[in-house]
Amino acid sequence: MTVRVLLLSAFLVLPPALTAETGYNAWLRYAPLDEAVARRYSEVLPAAIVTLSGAAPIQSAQQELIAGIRGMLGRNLQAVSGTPAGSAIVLATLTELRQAGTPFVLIGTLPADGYWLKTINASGRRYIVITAANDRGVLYGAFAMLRKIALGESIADLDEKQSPSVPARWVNEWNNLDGTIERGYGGRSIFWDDGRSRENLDRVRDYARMLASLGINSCAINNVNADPRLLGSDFIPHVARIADAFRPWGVRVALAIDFGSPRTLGGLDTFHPIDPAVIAWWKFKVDEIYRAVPDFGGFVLKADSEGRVGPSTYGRTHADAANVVARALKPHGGVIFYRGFVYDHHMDWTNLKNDRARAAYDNFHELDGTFDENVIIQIKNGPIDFQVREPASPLLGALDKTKEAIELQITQEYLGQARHLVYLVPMWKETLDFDMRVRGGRTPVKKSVSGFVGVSNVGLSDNWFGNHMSQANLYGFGRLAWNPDLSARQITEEWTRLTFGNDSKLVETITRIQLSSWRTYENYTGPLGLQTLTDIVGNHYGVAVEASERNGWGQWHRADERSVGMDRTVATGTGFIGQYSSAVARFYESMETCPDDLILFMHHVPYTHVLHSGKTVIQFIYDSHYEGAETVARYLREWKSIKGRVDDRRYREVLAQLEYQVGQAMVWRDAVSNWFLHASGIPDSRGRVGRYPGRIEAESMNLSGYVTTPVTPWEAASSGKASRNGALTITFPHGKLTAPPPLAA
Ligand code: GCV
Repeated sequence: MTVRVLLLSAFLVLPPALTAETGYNAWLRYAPLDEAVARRYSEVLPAAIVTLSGAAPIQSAQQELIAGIRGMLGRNLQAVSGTPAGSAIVLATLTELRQAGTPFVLIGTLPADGYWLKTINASGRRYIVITAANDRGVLYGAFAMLRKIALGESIADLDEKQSPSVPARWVNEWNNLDGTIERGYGGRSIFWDDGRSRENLDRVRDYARMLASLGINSCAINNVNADPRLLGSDFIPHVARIADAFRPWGVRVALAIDFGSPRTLGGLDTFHPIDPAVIAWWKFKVDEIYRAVPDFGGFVLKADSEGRVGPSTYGRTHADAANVVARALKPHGGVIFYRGFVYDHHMDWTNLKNDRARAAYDNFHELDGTFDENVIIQIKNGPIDFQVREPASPLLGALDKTKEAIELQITQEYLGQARHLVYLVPMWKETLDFDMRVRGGRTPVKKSVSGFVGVSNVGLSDNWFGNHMSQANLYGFGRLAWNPDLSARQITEEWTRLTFGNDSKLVETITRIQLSSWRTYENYTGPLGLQTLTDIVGNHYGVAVEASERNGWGQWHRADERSVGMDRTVATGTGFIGQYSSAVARFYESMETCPDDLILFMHHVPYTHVLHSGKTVIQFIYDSHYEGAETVARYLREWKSIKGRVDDRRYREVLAQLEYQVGQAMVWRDAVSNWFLHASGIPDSRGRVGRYPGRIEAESMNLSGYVTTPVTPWEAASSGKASRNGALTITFPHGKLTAPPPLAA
């Protein structure tokens, strides 16, 4: 045997988890299974895979099964079309099966997009039938089958029906036509570049495949802060190209629109929603889109919010605005998601009765019953804006005669962006399971919604998000949209095993880190319902406790020298709590029952207020920050303990991300704790805050060439000062450090 052959066989027997991976295939890696496991599956899988139609999603299903089974089991299925001559995997809709006749006729019904996996034994042949009411459902069934194999579940005698919890499972991509992404952390847009659709849409196809694997059936491909140019006749062919790339994966394209378009784009002198010319313009525009994209999904509209125009320009209601567009979409079966994220960002902060949290309910509740049936109100999970912790939005469940969708943010805008590991499924579960106690019974949020919308914002980075672990948030969103009853643990274990492999220590470690990471992040960035204490008027990333105050944006925590928190009670505060059903309102109104996690979201209390945990508010703030930072340091150790069980590239990349997060968590810890020490004057009972033995402040070193400057916000640097500008030598009490000059010096 030559050296080259020896090397080749060594490579072939390497455990799959150790080959370098970019993360591009996310949870669709189809890595080879353990030989014994693979053998068991091979014994029950027929050798042929049959389709009964040429429908593109069913063809995709066939290709996906062939690739997946080849990858996991090393078997090459034979692709066949038409009625099978022998044992086979059969991919067909229920109608096609009926047409094929005995033994394929299955008696039963399925809702759109649901699937049925069924083993049929007849005349000594074995068929694994993957069927559904529509083509897309067959594709979802194929992905479910592959997931079963990857997770080691039995496929020996199948009879499993599954259908999605809601018909609308959408993602929104806040992509701008120039290729940038608002609040996107995984690189530039996969859709747009330089004012047009990207030449190469391979990434779009691969993204659609990922979405399909989760049952996501529509994707709005541009920023909700929408560019009106997108509806231009010269632009629609670009949208159609993207729709073509999505179609084989059953994903419909959708667009975010600007409500002023009849004027800015259409040349009318108005965008008044009941003006006949405006009504006609929307109809003309929508008809034009459907001519180019017959399976177009619909629109998302952000109106009267954060500077976007809306019906208020003409003193009209949100229902007027939604309905004019809805009526244009209706003949084509399209829907409009009208965003409930409407608020005034110029509120008078000195008025203690003002409250941004009230806005969604105040703006929409009274309009219930006035929206057309193809309007869905898209409501963020919390009443503010994707903060680290918020209660469920009171608008969820408050619309009895109007469809509503929950909007969840997959991109981690206020949650560490791509740089902190923060897994959001436990947070989303809390909202989805929260019982709004409306309509006289148990009404968890998940039962009130007829749509799920995830703000995903994937980009061109190899792993789509700029952080391997963030992929779990898209996975979790899709799985919850399909079935919100799945537990966070089940989703996490599934994702980990599909993404990193079945090694039990690895699965246990990654699952443990992911499941606790939201609480950890909350501990060091905004506990007790303070919300994320970040620069709310800037990039929403670093620590800036004061940034929330003294401006019109309404993300106030109202911390002063004695007390902290927003009084949202009915008795003395903004009355926000009164927007909930009486049972929920009673629970939040009383400090006896209000959970510690939300106490400062609902109440303004002295720093010395004693929580249910027995700690004072101020001590809790100190302790949680230390605990959060310590837990991130533990994540790093835990990650190191699985070295060799994860492929080298992803191991190193997550390691680097965690190392960075350890440092950032300390910066947050010290900044927030010091800020509250400064504000309250109450020392940390454990003597940590403001005392850092062994720490040498840069500005107290003997620096040559550096200039000491104050930092804003002051709490973001120890002692409120930093040293900058290019000196090379630092002399400090224990020695000397020589550093290269900064690049920008
Ligand atoms: C797309 C927050 C974000 C904005 C975003 C807005 C929204 O305010 O910071 O970037 O705009 O929410 O959801 O419309």
